Amino acid sequence: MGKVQVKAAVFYRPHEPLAVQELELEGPRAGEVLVRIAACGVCHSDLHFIDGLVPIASPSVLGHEAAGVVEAVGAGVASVQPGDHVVLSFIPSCGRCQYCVVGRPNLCTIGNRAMSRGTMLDGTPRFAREGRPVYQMGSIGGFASYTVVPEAGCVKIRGDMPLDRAALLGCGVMTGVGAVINTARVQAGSDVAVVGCGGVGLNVVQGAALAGAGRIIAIDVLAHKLELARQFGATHTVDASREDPVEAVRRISPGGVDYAFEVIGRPETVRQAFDMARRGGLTVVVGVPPAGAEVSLPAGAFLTEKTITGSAYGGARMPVDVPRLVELYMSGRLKLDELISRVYPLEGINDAFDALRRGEVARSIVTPL
Ligand code: COD
Ligand code: ZN
Repeated sequence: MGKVQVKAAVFYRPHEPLAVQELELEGPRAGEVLVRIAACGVCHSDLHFIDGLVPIASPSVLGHEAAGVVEAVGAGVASVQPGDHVVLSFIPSCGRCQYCVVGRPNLCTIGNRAMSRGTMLDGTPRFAREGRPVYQMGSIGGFASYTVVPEAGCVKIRGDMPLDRAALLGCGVMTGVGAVINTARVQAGSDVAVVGCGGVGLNVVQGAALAGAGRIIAIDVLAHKLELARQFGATHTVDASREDPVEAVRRISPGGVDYAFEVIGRPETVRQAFDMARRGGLTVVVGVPPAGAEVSLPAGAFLTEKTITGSAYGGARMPVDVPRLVELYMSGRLKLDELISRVYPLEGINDAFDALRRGEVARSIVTPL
C-alpha cells in the first residue's frame, strides 16, 4: 500500500513545544502493522526528552503508551488482522535472542535497539516529512493519528475493552503493576513502600494491593497524589515535603519494609527507597535518573543481605501480561478509569505536558483523531 497522510506531534529539540504537523506514513513492510491510534497516554518519560534530561533521535514522534485498531498488515503478519484491537509495546521483542529465549523478552536485544533508535526492527522509521525520516519513540510514535509498528509490538485484546483505558496498559500500568508482580514478586502480607505516586507509581500501589501486600506506604510531595494513592490501595501515606520519608516509613513499618519501590528517577529518592528497606529487603528502581547520574549506597548494608534491582517495563511479557491486565480491569479488579485525569486532542499536547510538569494529573490521554 502507498503512503498515508497523518497528523502527529513532533519533537525537534529540547525545551521547545512539540510541533503538530502533517507527516507522510509509509505503509507496513513485511512483519509490520498499520494501526489507527485511538488514544495515547502522556508519560513522564516523554517529558524527559522535552526537558532535555535524556537524548532521543530528532525529529521524533513521541508517545509510547498507545492502543488502537489494526488497519492493514504487511506480508507474513499472522498474529493480528485488520479490525483487531491492539495495545502497543515499546519493546518489540524478537522471540529469538538469548534474552527472549530465557523468558526475559523485556530485555530483548533487537527490541531494545529498535526502541532506543526509534525505528522498526530493520533500523528505519516509517514517518517522514518532506522526504526526511521522522523517528518513532519506542518504535511506536503514538502521538499520531496512525502509525506503523512491528508485529512483535502489537498485542491483540478483546474487542469490548475500551481502547482509551487499554492505552494505559502500554506503559504506566504494565511498568508499575509489573514491577510488583513480575520483578519483585511481592508476597501476600508483606510491607511495601512506594516513593513517587505519579502515573506509574500509582500502579505500583495498585499492584501491591493486587498482590495482597500488608502495609502499603505511599510517599509523594503532593497531597492530592497521596489522596489518589489511598484510592489505589495505600494503607498509609507520607508527605515527603513535610517529614523525613525514611524515618516515617521505618516508624510505620518497624525495621523497614520488605519491598521499596522508587518511581521517580532521582538518585536521592533511590537512596531513600534503599534506606526504607529492612534487613534482607528488596529495593526496586523503576525510575531512571538523568543520563550520567550515579547513586551512592551505604556499603555496610550489603552485610544485611539487602538487594537492589532495576525493573524494565515491569518485566513485561506483553502477550501474557496485557490480556491478564485486561481481564483484571473487565472484572473490576484493576483501576484504570480513575487514572485518567484529562483527555486532550492532539493540538493540546503541549498543555498536557505542562500539566504533567506541574504535577496536576495522574495520567492524561491524547485522542489524536
Ligand atoms: N519525593 C516523593 N515524590 C516525589 C519527589 C520526591 N522527592 N519528587 C517528585 N515526586 C513525585 C511527583 O509529585 C509525582 O507525583 C511523581 O513523583 C512522579 O510522577 P509523574 O506522573 O510525573 O511520572 P510518571 O509516573 O509518568 O513517570 C515516572 C517514571 C519513573 C516512569 C519516569 O519518570 C522515568 O523515570 N522514566 C525513565 C524510565 C523509562 O524510560 N521507563 C520506560 C518508559 S516509561
Ligand atoms: Zn512511559
